Amino acid sequence: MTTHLTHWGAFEADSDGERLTAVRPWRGDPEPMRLIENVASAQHHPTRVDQPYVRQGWLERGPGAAGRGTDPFVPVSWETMLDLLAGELGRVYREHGAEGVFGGSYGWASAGRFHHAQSQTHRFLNCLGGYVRHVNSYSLGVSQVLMPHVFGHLGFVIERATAKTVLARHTELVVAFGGLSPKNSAVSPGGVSRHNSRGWIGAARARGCRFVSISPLRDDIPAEAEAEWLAPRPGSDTALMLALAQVLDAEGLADKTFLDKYTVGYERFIGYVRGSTDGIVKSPEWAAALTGLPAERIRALAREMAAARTFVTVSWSLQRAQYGEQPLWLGVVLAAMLGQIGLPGGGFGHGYGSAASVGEPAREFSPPRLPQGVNGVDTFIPVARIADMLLNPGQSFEYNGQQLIYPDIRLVYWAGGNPFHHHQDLARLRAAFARPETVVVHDPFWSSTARHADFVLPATMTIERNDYGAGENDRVLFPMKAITRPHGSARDDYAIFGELAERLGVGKEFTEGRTADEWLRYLYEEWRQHQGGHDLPDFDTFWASEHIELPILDEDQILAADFRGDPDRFPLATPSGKIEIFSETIDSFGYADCPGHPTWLEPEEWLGAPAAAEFPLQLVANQPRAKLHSQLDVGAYSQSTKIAGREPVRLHPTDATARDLHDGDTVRIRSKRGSCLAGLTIDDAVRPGVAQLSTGAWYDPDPANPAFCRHGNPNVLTPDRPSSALSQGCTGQLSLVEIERYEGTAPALTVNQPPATIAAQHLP
Ligand code: PGD
Repeated sequence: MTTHLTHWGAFEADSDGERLTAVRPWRGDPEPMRLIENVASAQHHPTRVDQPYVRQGWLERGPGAAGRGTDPFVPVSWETMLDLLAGELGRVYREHGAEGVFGGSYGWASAGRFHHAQSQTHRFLNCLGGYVRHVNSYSLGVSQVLMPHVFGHLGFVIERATAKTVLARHTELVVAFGGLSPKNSAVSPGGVSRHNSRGWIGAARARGCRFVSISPLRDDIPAEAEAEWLAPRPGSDTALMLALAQVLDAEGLADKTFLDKYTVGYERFIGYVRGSTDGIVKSPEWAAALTGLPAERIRALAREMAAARTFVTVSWSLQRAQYGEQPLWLGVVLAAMLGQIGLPGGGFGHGYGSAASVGEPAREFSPPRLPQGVNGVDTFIPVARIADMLLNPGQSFEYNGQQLIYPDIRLVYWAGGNPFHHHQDLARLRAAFARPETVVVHDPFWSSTARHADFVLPATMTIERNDYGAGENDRVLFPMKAITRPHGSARDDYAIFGELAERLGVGKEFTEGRTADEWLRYLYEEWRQHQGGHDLPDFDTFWASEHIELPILDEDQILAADFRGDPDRFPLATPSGKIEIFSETIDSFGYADCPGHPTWLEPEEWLGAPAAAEFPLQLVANQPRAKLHSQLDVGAYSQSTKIAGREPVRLHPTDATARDLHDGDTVRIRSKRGSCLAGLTIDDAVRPGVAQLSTGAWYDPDPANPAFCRHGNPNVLTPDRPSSALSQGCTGQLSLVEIERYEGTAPALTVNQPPATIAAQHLP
């Protein structure tokens, strides 16, 4: 029996050396997740990449995009692959320099500190001179830019957020914009040891704490919360929050002492709320028309918030939308108006239902990590501008007060991510992927991105290699020993890069003469020696153990308490040192889509917009419950949730009846960008007017139409539209759609099989 870690939990497994013969949740996990069932069932699935492949067109004609995404692949030996790829990397670096290589390689990859695919990729490319990188993430693209302007460092509300145990003991009212989704709090980058999202919510509720979940989906909060469900129109939370602020102001419930001492710009903001700048009072009646919620309930909620120890939390999903800055900023403003920031159980939170790590007590120090070296290139893009970059080299764009230029990318290198999962408007992404001369992908699976590559290199899964891992803010460091041998001839990313580096003359720089196992020992021992005063076991003892516990900081410490105690001595990392309700900096950028204080800006796609006449349903494309992103979609648990093999879409009974749709129907979902098939589930846990289709189904484009996915990937429907010029974040969460029954025989899926291949000797 071996213990192992994934992004979605730890498990114990037996193996016969080839496959996992039994998998059980780790004994230490009080709330284990069924996602672990995907691992064993996916390992030897036909969609595993069994050996290296080169796209036929590339092999025959060399660099160039013609046929990318449709050509068959040619199996080649490792020697051929590494020689060809090293030659191509050498050519691109020689002819175009490191500025010609996009190596951002965004994605969640796998748990494990050493074999972390992005770290390996970045270290390798840095040895060659560097690469064009990305900044920010698809998870938090808006927050990462906005929060430094408003509340100081994002760590204030994420890495060092108030512990869930503190909330469980002190909070009287949790107002959760975007809910506290149990499926999202099941995962965390790098792993989760002890799931506890139901635990803290149940404990708070047992003490009498009330939960109000504000979301289009009733099940965005665990049953333990016994929550009141308020379902405003998706995209209208900003209006609701402004109305709550208006009531607090009009009824004298705003904490003026707090606002004066700890914030700047309140007067300008509240003037807007009172209607002095646009003549519109942001009253509950005004918000009722936009949100669809009764004005009286909005008014009463504001009073309840002022009367209790209230925690205002905003999910990450709310900022993954056009003008995503506004609800996030308003969450901070509401908490400031309540005057409880820095008090136990009060204040503002961000993402308590978005990742397991938020609200976990911070560790005293991070686990070991692989140094990535120095990138010789300064050029970067905000991560969600990938298609714009590939399509528009040389074009300028705005980002956080800067004017930047898209570089001219010749080679794209991706390991540990799946842009044909994570990006929006996939038909457009496909057109963008037809621009570079060469695309290289390492992945254990024939992911949609691998199918759009020229060089496909089979990577091992974590269960096939030695590593160790601990998730973000997680206090348990697990040895992660290989449980089986690799599938086919798959190799670790490190081994692949080591061989390439050798051929490119930078072998010594990349490997420093160490094997992967030697690196594990070296990084661990180096790390251990730097944590003087802590009694950490030596490597051999750690490796022989099941896990070790890392020391954590005081669970009861609330970071904002220092600021509350003495804002001059402990200023926030904002320009004023205070909470910026009006930001001079943001205002100075002059962005119409993100003014200097929170503002209601009507999204182009939402149920109140004119576009809703043609596409009358609001699609919520949220995170899936039976897999992490697109990972292991072919696994047993993920497959058990499909309907006739397709991703389920949920619709309220009234919307289904109005379209004469029935449970289990194969439906076609259409948006301005494209369409996809899905299997219908009728469910009154979904607000009327809303359709919910999670992300993660592997993109299965119709050969004649890349904008039509046969499997149910919502990103053929979603817009590739930035959140704003400020953050340029991803807006995949919301878009307008229509749904109809798919008449006739639905086309068969192909993405659950490997792509077409052709043996080298049969090439013309
Ligand atoms: P994953 O499916 O996790 O998606 O996007 P992300 O690209 O992270 O992709 C990881 C890939 O890495 C998989 O193909 C996996 O097989 C591969 N992999 C795993 N381990 C290894 C390894 O060791 N080596 C190599 N070489 N490969 C490995 C996630 C992104 O999607 C995120 S974070 C968010 S928050 C966004 N959310 C939304 C959303 O809410 N709505 C929409 N519409 N779209 C979104 N996209 C974003």
